[in-house]
Amino acid sequence: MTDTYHIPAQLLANANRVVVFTGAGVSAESGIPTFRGRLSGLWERFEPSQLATPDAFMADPELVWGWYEWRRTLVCNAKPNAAHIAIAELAARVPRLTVVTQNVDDLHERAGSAGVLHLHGSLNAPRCFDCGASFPDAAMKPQEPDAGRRLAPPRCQHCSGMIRPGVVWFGESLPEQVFARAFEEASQCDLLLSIGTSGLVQPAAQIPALALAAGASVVHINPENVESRMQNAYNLTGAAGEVMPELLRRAFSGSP
Ligand code: BJW
Ligand code: ZN
Repeated sequence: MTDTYHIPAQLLANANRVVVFTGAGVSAESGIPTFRGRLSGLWERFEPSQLATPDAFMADPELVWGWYEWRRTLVCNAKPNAAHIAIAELAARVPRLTVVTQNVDDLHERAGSAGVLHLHGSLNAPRCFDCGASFPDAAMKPQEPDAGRRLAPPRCQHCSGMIRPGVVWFGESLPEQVFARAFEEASQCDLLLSIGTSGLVQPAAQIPALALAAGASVVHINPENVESRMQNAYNLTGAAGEVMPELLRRAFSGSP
């Protein structure tokens, strides 16, 4: 039987510049639902066009704010899992590591990762829909545990506009500098680990392909096999919380 870890572990042990690119699957074992997935995907139960666009917020701000406060409650009550922890530990094992995430939770940071690039914003950075001012009580504990409950968004102290979640909705641009840095790191790395993403949402989905095109190796870590016919692309099939600690063990066992 071939050892599927052999090549990815060697690549990791020898890499100078590593990018870890994560999606919702990395937080699944912390109890945070993914978006696309027949059993527990958010988009199976909720309609994205009614919740994750600027028009949806304008049409029904209470529905949208209540839904995001429910999701913020889930994240507040969750803990980083073994994958987040392994990724944070990796920073001490490789010369340069950049974590690029599509996730709006803070579980990478709570596991100890620094300088995480959040392509799709953060649940903890609400801002005014009208003037863009950030909302100072962003770190307060959410008080809305119920998925279906409407909740009036707070008002901006500068212009009385409505406060909106600090995430990137469909049709919105990604934060320009974050996006530029993520693309730069991906185009200059030796190895990119793509963990727990369906690779369906643009432009973030271009990041693994960009790394491959620039000559890096890419390892997909996902319970579903990720289709890739490119040379230098590998699959480690399994849950991130199991695969990541094992990958680190294989890559660095014996090193100090
Ligand atoms: C595990 C696991 C375990 C499970 N271990 N793994 C056609 C071409 C190009 C672009 C477009 C297009 N049509 C429309 C667009 C634009 C659109 C887009 O890409 N749409 C596609 C759906 C087609 N993109 C945009 O609108 C973006 N902006 C943009 O393009 O700006 C330019 C523009 C401006 C003006 C007009 C038009 C364009 C913005 C995209 C913002 C995405 N926002 C969301 C919501 C964020 C806020 C929130 O959290 O509510 O971001 S959508 C949602 O998807 C969220 C995620 O970050 C993103 C990606 O999902 P992810 O992370 O991959 O999760 P899943 O659920 O899809 O996959 C989970 C994976 O984990 C699965 O593979 C599982 O198998 C795996 N897994 N358990 C490891 N234990
Ligand atoms: Zn304002």
